[in-house]
Amino acid sequence: MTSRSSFLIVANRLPVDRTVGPDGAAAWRRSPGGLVTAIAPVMQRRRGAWLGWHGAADELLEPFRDDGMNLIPVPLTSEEVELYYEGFSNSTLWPLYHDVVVPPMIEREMWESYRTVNERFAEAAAEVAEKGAVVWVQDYQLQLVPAMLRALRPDLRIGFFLHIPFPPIELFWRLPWRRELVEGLLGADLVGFQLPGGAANFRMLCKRLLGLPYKSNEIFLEDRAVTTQSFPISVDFAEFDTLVREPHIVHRAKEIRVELGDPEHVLLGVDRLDYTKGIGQRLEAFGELLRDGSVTPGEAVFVQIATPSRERVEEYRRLRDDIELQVGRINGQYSVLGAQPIQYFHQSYDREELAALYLAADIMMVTPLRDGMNLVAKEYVSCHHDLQGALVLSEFAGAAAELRSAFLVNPYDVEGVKRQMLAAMEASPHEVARRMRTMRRRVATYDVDRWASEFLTALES
Ligand code: ADQ
Repeated sequence: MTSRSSFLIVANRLPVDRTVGPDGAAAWRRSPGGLVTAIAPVMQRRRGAWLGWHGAADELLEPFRDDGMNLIPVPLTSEEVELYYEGFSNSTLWPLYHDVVVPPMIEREMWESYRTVNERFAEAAAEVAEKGAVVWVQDYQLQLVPAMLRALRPDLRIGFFLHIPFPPIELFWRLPWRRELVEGLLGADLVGFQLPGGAANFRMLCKRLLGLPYKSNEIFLEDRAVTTQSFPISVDFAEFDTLVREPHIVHRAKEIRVELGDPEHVLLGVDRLDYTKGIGQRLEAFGELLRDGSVTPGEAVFVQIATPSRERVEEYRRLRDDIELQVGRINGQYSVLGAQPIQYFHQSYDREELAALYLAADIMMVTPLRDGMNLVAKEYVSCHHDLQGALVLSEFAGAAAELRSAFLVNPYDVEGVKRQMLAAMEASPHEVARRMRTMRRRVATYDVDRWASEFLTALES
C-alpha cells in the first residue's frame, strides 16, 4: 500500500536509472540533469513522491524509496513504448513542436496509445495524492494528464510545465486531436512555458480553437481561470562553478587540450544526437572555414559530442548516418598527419568529464534549429569563471532570450555562422570577458532553484 503525498511530480521517466553492480545486483542511480537536482530538495522537504516510468517495458514494479524520494513506477508495455513514447511523443509531437524540422507522423493508433498511457498516469497520481495536494506534471508526453486528473480529483492544485517550444497556431492546427490536447492542458491551474512567446501561442490557440477569452496571463473557462506564464529553466550554476575550480577538473581540462594537440582554438559541441540541434549546420560551417583556409587543421579542433538518443526511431538512425558521413568527409578531406579537424564521439559522459570539456573549450557551439531552452549553453557559461570562452548561440534556442551577449547566429545562414565563428576566434580577451561576465550574471541569479521555486510559488498562490 502506497502512502499518500502532498506534493507529486508526474513525469514520463522516474529520476533514477537502474544500474547493475559488480555483484550483479540491481541498484538505482539518480539520473543526471538539472530537473532532478532542482526538484529533489523540494521533494525531500515536502514528503514528495515522483511518478514515472522506470525504463523497462513489460515490467511491474512496486513503489520504492531511493535518494530520499518516494518513487512510484508507472508500467509501460513494449507496444506502448513504441506507440506512445517513440510514436506519438517523439515522432508526432516532438517534430511538430520544433517547427516541423522533419515531418511529423500522424497515426491514429499512436494517438490511442498516448491517451491510454496518459490515463494511466492520471489514475496513478489520483490514487497517491493527499487531499488538496500540489501536483506538477512535466512535459509533452503527458499533456492530457492535467484534465484527466482534475476530472478524478478536483481538489488538487495542478501545474504543468512544457520543456519544449509551444508551436505557432498554424502548425498545431494540423493535429487531428488538437482539441483534446488543448483541453488536456487546460485541466491545469498553471501552464508554464519556457518563453513568453510559447505562452502567447497557447492563449491565441485557446481563443481560436475553443473561443475562450483571455486577459493578460489568464484564460477564462466557465468556472475558473488558467494562468499561463513563462519560466525559463536553468542549471545548477553553483554546482558547475564549484566543480570547475576543483584541481582535478582544472588538470583534466589542461590534459584534454594537450590530447587534442594543443590547438589555438578548441571548439565544442555537446548535444543529444537530435535533428533539432543543428549539428550538421555547424559542421558544414566549420568544413567551409577549412575549405576557405580561414582555419587550418592543427590550428583549430572541433570536438563534437553526440549522446546516443532515441535510436529506435527511424529519423534518428538516419541522422546518425548523415552526421557520421559528414564528419568522415570533412576529416577525409582536410586532415593532415597528426591533426584531424573534427573529433567526434557518439558517447555519454559523466558530469566531471563534461565540466572539464566545457572548461577546455574556447568556443562553445550551440546551434539548434529550434530548442525550448538549451541547458548546454547555460552549463558552459556556469563553467567559465575565468571569463575565457565564447558562446556561439542560435537565435532559435530559448536561451538566446537571456544570453544576449553570446555570438548569436541563425543556423540556417551558413555564411553568418562562419562569420560569427571567426568573430569568436578573433575576439580580444577583453571582449570575450565582457560578454561572458554579462551572461554569468544572468545564469547565476536565475538558476534552476529559482526556476522551480518561482513555478511553485505561482502555482500555490
Ligand atoms: P534536451 O533536448 O535534452 O532537453 P538540453 O537542454 O541541452 O537538451 O539538455 C541536455 C542535457 O544533457 C544537458 O544537461 C547536458 O549536459 C546533457 N548532455 C548532453 N550530452 C551529454 C553527454 N554526451 N554526456 C552527458 N550528458 C550530456 C529538453 C529541451 C531543452 C530544455 C531541456 C530542459 O529540448 O530545450 O532546455 O529539456 O527543459
